[in-house]
Amino acid sequence: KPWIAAAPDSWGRLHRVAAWVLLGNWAGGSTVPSRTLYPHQWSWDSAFIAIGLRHLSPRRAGRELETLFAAQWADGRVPHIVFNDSVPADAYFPGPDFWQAGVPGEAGLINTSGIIQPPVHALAAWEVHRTDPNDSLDRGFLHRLYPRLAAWHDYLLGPRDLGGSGLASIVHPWESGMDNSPCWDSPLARIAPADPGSYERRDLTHSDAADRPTDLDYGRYVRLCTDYRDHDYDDARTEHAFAVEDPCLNGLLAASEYALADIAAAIGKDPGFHRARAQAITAALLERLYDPESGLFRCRDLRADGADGSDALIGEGSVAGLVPLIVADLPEPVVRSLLDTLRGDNFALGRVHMVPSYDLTGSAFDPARYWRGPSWFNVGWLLHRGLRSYGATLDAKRLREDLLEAAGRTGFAEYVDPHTGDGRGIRSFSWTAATALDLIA
Ligand code: 9WN
Repeated sequence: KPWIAAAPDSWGRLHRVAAWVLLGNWAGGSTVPSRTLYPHQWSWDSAFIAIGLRHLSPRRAGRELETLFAAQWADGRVPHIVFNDSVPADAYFPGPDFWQAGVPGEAGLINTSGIIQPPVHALAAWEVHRTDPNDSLDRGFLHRLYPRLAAWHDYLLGPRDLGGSGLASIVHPWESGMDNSPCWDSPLARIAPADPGSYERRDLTHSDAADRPTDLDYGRYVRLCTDYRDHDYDDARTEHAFAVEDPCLNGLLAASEYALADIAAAIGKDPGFHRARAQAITAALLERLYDPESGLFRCRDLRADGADGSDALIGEGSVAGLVPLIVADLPEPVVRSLLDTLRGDNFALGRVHMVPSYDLTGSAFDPARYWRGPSWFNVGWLLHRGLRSYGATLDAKRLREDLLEAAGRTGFAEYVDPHTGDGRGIRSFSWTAATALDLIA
């Protein structure tokens, strides 16, 4: 029996509470994902947050992105965390003492991590601009951000094109934003975990251990960060024992590159370069990662030792492989297959709560543990956008109601059990509130 979201009359109350959550998480120049578990600024969170915040204040949404880009490194990378110095250094692990990284800011050093997250930023900047284009142009928002966004994409397609394929690679599971996805199990199995006595997890103070990555995962996360840090985060000098081409990150890169073309045109620059680059990323995505047999994109492990010594597509089916639905101009048979996969037994669109992060029939499926099954709101928002853009109006409408109903009922949970709809992780989570605001608007 299909699961049907409660029919809404109006989302007025939800809008008010979502606004209250989001404004309550404002930290002065940007928004924390959560006051307890994540008390700093996170890169892709800020992009989703800006997309929602623009409905309350386009200027503040612009500030959110500009605060993040003030911490951009000279090589173009946008760090996945920008640390808030007014929060105790041991509030989150790994904190600034661990990363030993940063950039000079107007008021002194800005402490950051050294790894990245998916590039949703140009997409977000374009949406923020579109909310009040005249004010945005008057204030020079896009003029200031455009070169920074372009440098960010240059970094991803330059030093991070580790496979020489025209796609960006991630060098740490945290860089995917889907930290403990079963897709990372096989590439991580080759990594020797760091000594558990050398660090102390902080996340378990605020969240249930059964909902979070395991200690073994953390040992490997720490090892990969330490190796990168010991090589000054220099991609050319680091061995990168973990190197994967991820369809979610690259799908977002293609969509953001299209947004960058729109941004360029809006400020009187030639959009042609960005359009061509977006098309090239899309072509590489299709050629390198699309698996027609299973009707979804897969992750490619650049360090896999296949029989012929080559890299390999990872067998696990993750929702990351459906996110490319947000990319414009995909070939029609690919769109049809992606929709079939989304509606079929593996992701069961319309029959479970939201969209699970991992194949419901997969051997590693766990309805509670983070990115190994639970449904997440940012991913639901992306798929809703993809469904709408490809004319799957009814699916999009149902998914929207489902996301809004779950956000309200769970108190803006971080993620949701796809079978029961129970909220998991922390509550008052910023991107859950932000994506709800955008879906209501
Ligand atoms: C590590 C902040 C971030 C999200 C990620 C999510 C989680 C961090 C953690 O929280 O990751 O970056 O400590 O688990 O997986 O997607 O950006 O909300």
